[in-house]
Amino acid sequence: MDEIVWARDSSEGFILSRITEILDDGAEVIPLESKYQKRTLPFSDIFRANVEKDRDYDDNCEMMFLNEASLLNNIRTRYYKNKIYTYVANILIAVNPYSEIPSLYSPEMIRNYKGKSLGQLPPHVFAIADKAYRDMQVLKQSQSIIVSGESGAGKTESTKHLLKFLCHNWGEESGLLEQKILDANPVLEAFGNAKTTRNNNSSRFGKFIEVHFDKSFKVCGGHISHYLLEKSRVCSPDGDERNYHIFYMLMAGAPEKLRQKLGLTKPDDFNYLKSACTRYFTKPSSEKKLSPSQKSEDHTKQGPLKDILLDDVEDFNDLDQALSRLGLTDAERLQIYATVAAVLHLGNVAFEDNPDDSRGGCRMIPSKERSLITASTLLDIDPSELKQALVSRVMQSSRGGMKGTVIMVPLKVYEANNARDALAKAIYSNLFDYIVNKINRSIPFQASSYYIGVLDIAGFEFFTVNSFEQFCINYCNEKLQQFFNERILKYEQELYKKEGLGVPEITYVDNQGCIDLIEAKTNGIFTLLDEESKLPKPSYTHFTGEVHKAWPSEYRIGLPRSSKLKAHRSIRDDEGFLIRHFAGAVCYQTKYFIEKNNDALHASLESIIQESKNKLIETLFSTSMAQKGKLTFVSVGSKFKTQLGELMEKLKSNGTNFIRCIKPNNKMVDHQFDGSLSLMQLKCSGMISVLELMEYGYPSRTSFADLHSMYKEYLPKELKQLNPKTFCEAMLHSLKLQEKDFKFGITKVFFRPGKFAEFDRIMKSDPENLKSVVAAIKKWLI
Ligand code: AD9
Ligand code: MG
Repeated sequence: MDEIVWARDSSEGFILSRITEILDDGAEVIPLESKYQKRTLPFSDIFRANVEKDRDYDDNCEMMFLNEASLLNNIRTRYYKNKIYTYVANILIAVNPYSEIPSLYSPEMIRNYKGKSLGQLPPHVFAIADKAYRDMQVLKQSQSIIVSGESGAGKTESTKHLLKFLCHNWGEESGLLEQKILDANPVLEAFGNAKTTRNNNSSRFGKFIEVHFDKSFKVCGGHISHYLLEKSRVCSPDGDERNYHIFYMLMAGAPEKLRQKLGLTKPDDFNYLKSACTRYFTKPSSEKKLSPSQKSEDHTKQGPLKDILLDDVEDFNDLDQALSRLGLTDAERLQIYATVAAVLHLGNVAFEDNPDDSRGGCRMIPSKERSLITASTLLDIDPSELKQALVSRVMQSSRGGMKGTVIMVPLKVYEANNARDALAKAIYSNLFDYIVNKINRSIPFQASSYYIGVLDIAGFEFFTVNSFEQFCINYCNEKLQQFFNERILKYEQELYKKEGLGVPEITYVDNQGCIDLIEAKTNGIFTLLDEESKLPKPSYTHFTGEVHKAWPSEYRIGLPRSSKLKAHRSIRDDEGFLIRHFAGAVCYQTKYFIEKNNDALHASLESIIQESKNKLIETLFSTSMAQKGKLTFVSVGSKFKTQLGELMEKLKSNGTNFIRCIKPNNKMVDHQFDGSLSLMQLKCSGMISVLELMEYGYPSRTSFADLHSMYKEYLPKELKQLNPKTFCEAMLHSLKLQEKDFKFGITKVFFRPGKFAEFDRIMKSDPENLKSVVAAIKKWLI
């Protein structure tokens, strides 16, 4: 009794408390701070606490009690001391400080961390980059660094620091190539990042950036793979969010002459940019002038427009120069900007019911002619053909056996809107592909021996409404989680082997079942979705029904919570299915799954855009799209599944390093640690399951020297002189700890969960105990 423990708390995560009564299935605890209420909790919500107040540990594994509460507390304690990085074994946890920590990423820091083993210096993202580099050299194996975390947790910033370290001049002469690899980032951010409610500079795509090295381990090139660009944002950013930065940068930052040429005025004149936060059309720079606190403010509240405009001018110039350094000519850059502008003008084309059409078709609103013409001019296509293709679609009639007769089917207003948006999205996403391709061609490599790949991809997501995008990203996270478990387990086992522990294999609960549910060939959700899409009249309710039918007894899939209440269920708009992921259950609304899974443009639009005489547009819609043009369905899910498969193959054949980013609060401010929010992320990133996994092994580990110095002061003189290993052996054998509770390694002693603390208590709690231990040690030594 009276033991100090961590007790679960819904807002803090855990609070220090005292046990007052042990019950059958839990205990009554009184929090140490009087502002909290006394509570009764099950044992699963009570964890043993490391009592040294305010002490923090570079590596969580050094802690006496390794549990979710002590992990959270260590991270919190360190965060308030501006120590944003912490290890759990060799996984790096990075908490977003939302403020610049002086000289944390200075060139001197880079130099300091070069060539140092993990643990020699305080935890740092540079230490991980250096470990990857050294492992590549020593093990002669390519490496991956997997950076994960939720939106705004700091993945992209960490990635930039990793790349800066990796491209930091390993050779003598300053590298143009290294500069090019670094130049890729502002370009990718301009076209693929946007302001969202969660992050002012949110990446709306995933990426795997490979830095290639030659046989003397100098940078010799790079390659970027990208995943799942959020296309829907191009046409409909959410109320409080913005479209991609490039639109605003171009409008505010491009030279007057260029803007005139492209017909760009101000964001409010364009439907795709009209939303609450576009009045001030700045890109919230993540790396320049704005102080972090300014950055985190709502931009609608920010100071004079003029200052912000200046920032956009600078951003545009930076982008233009980066593109130029990447080898894009003046003409090529102009074509890119013209294409971006064309998307905006296209978005202004609007439709109304056509009173002259008896079949309920629509026509373009006459006042929108200007926008249509500008868009067509910029795309170099015929405006009247474009208009025709937007308000009708060509279909092959098969009536009366007359297959092949072409008929024009007029479109309804909403269908024409969809066709316009589909075209805008196709142009933009093909442009993004083209730009990534251009970057890749400017950093080619011939004689690459190895590479270090950095993966910056969104973590597990669950919102109020979850759609196809969340489904894809959570599928990806299931795969990465499985890989993470396998690797961590492997690392643990290798360490046990290296230390000669002779521990039997550890096993754990696998999430393969959840992965099968999504990707299985015959009845996986992706397959069912593709099958539905190929039906003459696909419907999401039918698809949803098929999913439930295909997995009748799988506990990982269920009905959404809302529909469980209904005795006679029919699938409503807000319905779909619930999946029990490793990080928690998520309800997916399937309403737009079919549309979002289809990348095909309708045939008439496809052929018009392919006839463009503009060189860039021609390229954008050439090879891959030419094939697509013949199809009515191109599966986004299947493409992602394949891409992810390729990525997993790479990850599996490489050495791996993990960085888990944590967002300490939702307000995007510094020095504020929301315990329950952070705990949730630790859970979603699989860190809590790492601890569980370690539970089966020997999670507490201390070097002989540390253990010796920890108890030196309690020992008589003659024992103080002992060699640390002998001392540890003598001490542990003298205590009545069971053999299975600890193991001697070559440099460390390993404990089963909680056993270290037990032994610590015996040593320190009662002088009588200590006396008998000392006596036993002496006896054992003779
Ligand atoms: V998203 O999934 O792309 O929406 P990320 O990439 O995880 O997200 P990002 O790296 O963009 O988040 O970080 C968000 C913001 O936090 C940055 O714009 C910075 O203002 C801030 N940040 C992140 N990491 C650091 C850091 N190490 N030091 C200072 C940081 N500020
Ligand atoms: Mg990002």
